Amino acid sequence: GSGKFFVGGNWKCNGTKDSITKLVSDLNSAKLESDVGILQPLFFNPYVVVAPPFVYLDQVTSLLTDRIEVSAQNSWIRKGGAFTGEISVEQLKDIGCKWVILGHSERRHVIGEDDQFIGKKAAFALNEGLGVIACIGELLEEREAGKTFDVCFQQLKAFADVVPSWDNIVIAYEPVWAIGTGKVATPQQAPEVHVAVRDWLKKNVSEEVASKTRIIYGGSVNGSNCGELAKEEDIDGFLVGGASLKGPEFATIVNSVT
Ligand code: G2H
Repeated sequence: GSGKFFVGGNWKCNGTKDSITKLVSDLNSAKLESDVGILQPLFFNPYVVVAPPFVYLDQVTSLLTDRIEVSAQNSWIRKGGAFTGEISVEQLKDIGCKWVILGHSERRHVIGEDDQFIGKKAAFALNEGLGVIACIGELLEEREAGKTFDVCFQQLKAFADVVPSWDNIVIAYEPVWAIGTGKVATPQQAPEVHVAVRDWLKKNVSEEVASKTRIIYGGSVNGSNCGELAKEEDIDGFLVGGASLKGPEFATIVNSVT
C-alpha cells in the first residue's frame, strides 16, 4: 500500500435538499479518527471526499466542515461553452470542488462512455487542477472469461496515455459485479487486482508512481465488511456508494482504514 488512505462517498443520483442537509449534518458531527492532532486537510489520513449530485455540490461545499472535501461525479471533456447539459471543470472549481470521479462503471456501461473519452476527460480535469478518482473494473462475464487483468490494464492504459501526471489521481478498482449488488469482493479477490494494478504502473509508468498512487476498492463496501478489507496491505481505502448515504455508517468505513 501507499501508506496514505483515501475514502470517497459516491452519492450517485440520490438525495433531496432535505436528506442532504441531514447527511451533511451527520457527517459534520461524526467522530473521525483523522481529527486527532491534525491541522490541515492536506495531511488528513485518510483523506475523505464525498460526491453529491451536481445540483447539490454548492450546498454541500458550503455546509461541510473542511475535513471532508467535495468531488463531482463527472465533468465535461473540455472548456465550457455550447454543450447542453454538461458541467465544466471551471464551473466545478468555481464552487470549490476539488475532485471528480471519472470512468465509473455506471458511466461506462449504462451511459456508454469509452476508455478514450474517459482518458481525455481525466487529462483535461488534471490539467485544470482537479484531482481525479479514476475508476476501473471488469464485468462478471469478463472475470469468468479470465479477462479481469486485461480489462483493467486496458482501462488504465487509456488514462496513462494522456494524463499529464499521476500526482492527483486515485485509482478506484470497482469490479462491476460487486457494485450495488451486495456481493463484495473477498479479501482475496480485491488485493489480487490491486497488486496487479500496482505492478502495471511500475512497468508502464514508473516505480515512484506505483508506490505513491493510492488504489482504493469499491463495490458494496459497508460498515460490516470494511474491517476485513481494510486489513489488506494493498487496499488504500474505499469508494463507497450506498453505504455513504448514511453518515454514521460512512464514518465507520472512514475509521476502518486508520
Ligand atoms: C460502486 C460503489 C461506489 P456501491 O459503484 O462507487 O457503489 O458501494 O453502492 O456498490
